Amino acid sequence: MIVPKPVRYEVRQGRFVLDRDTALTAESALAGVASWLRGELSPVTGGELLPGPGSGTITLRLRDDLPPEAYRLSVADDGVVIEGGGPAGAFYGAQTLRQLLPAAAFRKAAAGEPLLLPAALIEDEPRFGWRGCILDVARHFMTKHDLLRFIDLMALHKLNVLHLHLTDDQGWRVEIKRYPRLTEVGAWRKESQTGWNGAMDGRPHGGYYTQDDLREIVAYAARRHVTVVPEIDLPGHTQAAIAAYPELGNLDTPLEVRTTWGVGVNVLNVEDSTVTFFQNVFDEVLELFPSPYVCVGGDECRKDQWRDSPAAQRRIGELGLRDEDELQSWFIHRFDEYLAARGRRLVGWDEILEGGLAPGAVVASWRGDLGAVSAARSGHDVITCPNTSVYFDYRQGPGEDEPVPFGTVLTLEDVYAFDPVPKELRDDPAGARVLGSQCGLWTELIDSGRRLDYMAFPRVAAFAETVWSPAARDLADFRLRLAAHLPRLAAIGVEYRQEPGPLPWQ
Ligand code: TNX
Repeated sequence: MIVPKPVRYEVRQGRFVLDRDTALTAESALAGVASWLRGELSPVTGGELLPGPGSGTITLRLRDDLPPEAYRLSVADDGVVIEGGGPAGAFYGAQTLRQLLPAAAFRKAAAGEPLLLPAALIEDEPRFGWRGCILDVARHFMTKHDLLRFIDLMALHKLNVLHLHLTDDQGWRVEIKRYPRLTEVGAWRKESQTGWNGAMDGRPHGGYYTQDDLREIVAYAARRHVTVVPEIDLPGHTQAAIAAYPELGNLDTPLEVRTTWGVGVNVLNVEDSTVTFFQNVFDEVLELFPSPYVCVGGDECRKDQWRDSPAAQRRIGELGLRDEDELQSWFIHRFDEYLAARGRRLVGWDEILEGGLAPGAVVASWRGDLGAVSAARSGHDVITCPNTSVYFDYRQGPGEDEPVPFGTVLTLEDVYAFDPVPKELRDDPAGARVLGSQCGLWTELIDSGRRLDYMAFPRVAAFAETVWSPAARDLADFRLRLAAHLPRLAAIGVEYRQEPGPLPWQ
C-alpha cells in the first residue's frame, strides 16, 4: 500500500517486528539517512535504534549497480535490508519502510500497537529526476515552520525539488544584505483591496526569510534529498522591488507594494544599472542556494511601460531589436550569461521562448503544453507544469461551497491522469528533454499553512505517482493505496481535503 507506487512489489512469507530493541546499522556514506530514520522511528518504538546486536536489525547499504535514486528493500523475519544506489536511493527505501508500518508510526509518540512489517521485496526507482512543487511564498508568506513541514511532506512522497517563488508584485521574501529596503519595504503590504473572488481580504500582510532562515531551510531540505530552487521573478512581477527602490521602475511616481491580484503593469526598466542591481541580488542568492538550477521567472511581463518609455525604445534601437519581446529576451540573456559563468543553469517560464531563448536555458512550461513541445524540439530541457493539469490553486470540486473558488475544477482524478510528457512528445526523441514536472501552489488564495494543506493534499499524492511511478495508470489501485495513505497524513496532522469536500473547512 505504498504511495507513490513502487516499480516492483513482491509479497513474501513472514514479518519483521520493529521494537525498542531493534538495531540499525549503516555504512558511513549513509550516516545521514540513518540518523534521519532514527529520528523518525525512535519516538514510535521508544528505543534508540543503535548499531549492534538487537532483537533484529535494519541494515542500510549502498549498491553500485543501482542508479543513485533507486533502492531495493527486503523485509524478512530476521532483518530488513535497504540498498540504495546512492544516499538518495537509501533515503527513498527508508521512506518506503515507514509506509510498511501501521499509520500510527507517523505519530510522534509510542504507537501502542505492535509495529509489524510484512515480509516483502521491493525494487524501485523514479521515472523522472525532477519531481517538484512550486510554492509561492510571495503572495502569501508561509512561515519557516510551515515550509519545513511542507518539505517533510514532499519527501514522504519522494518529491525532490522545491521551487520557491520568493518574489512578486505583492511581496519580496528574501533578505538581501546589500539592499535592505527590499525586505524593509518590499516584504510588507498594506490593507489589501477586497475582490477577485474575495481574494484580498482587507488585511495587511507580510513577512520574509532572513539569510539564516534560508540556510536552515536549504540544509533541512538537503537532508531529505530535496533541492530548493530559488526564483527571483524578472522583469515582470516586480512591483514590490520597485516600491523599495523606485529607480528600478519606469515611472517618476513612487509605487507601493501591490495590494491587488492579476498581471500587473509595473515592470523593471532595462537600464544597465537595473541589470547590475539584480546580478548583485543573485550574488547573495547563489550563496544561499547551492542548487544547480536558478529561476529568473520571465512570465507575464506586460510591455505597456516599455512601449511608453523613451529609454526602453532607445535600447531597442541601439541593440537593433525588432520589438519589446526581443527586449525581454535580451534582458533574460543577461542573466543566462551571468548564471552560466557561475556554473548554474537558468530556469524560466515558457514566455522566455518569445523573442529568442538563451542557449542553456531550461523551460518551465506552464501555459498548457505548447511551450514544452517547441522548447524540447529546439533542444532545450523542459519541466512541465501545465496549468491545465497540475495547478493546485485551482478548486478540487465543482461544489459552490468549495473553498477558494478559483480557476477550473482540477480533481484528484484529473491529476492522477496527468502525464509529464505531453502527447506530442511521446513518440518523439525530443521527449527525452522532459526532466520531469512540478505542481503549482500559487497562493493568491492560499493564505495559511492550513489552507495549503487543504489545497495540496491529497492531490500531491496523485502528482507524486505521475512523476515517480511507471507510466501505466490504474485508478482503482491508486484509490486503494490512497485509502491506506490518508491515515498516514492524518497521523502527521495534515488537513487534507476529505471527499466529497469541502471538509475540513476553516
Ligand atoms: C499564473 S504560472 C502565474 C502566477 C499566478 C498563477 C495563478 C505563472 C508563471 N504565472 O503568477 O499565481 O497563474 O494560477
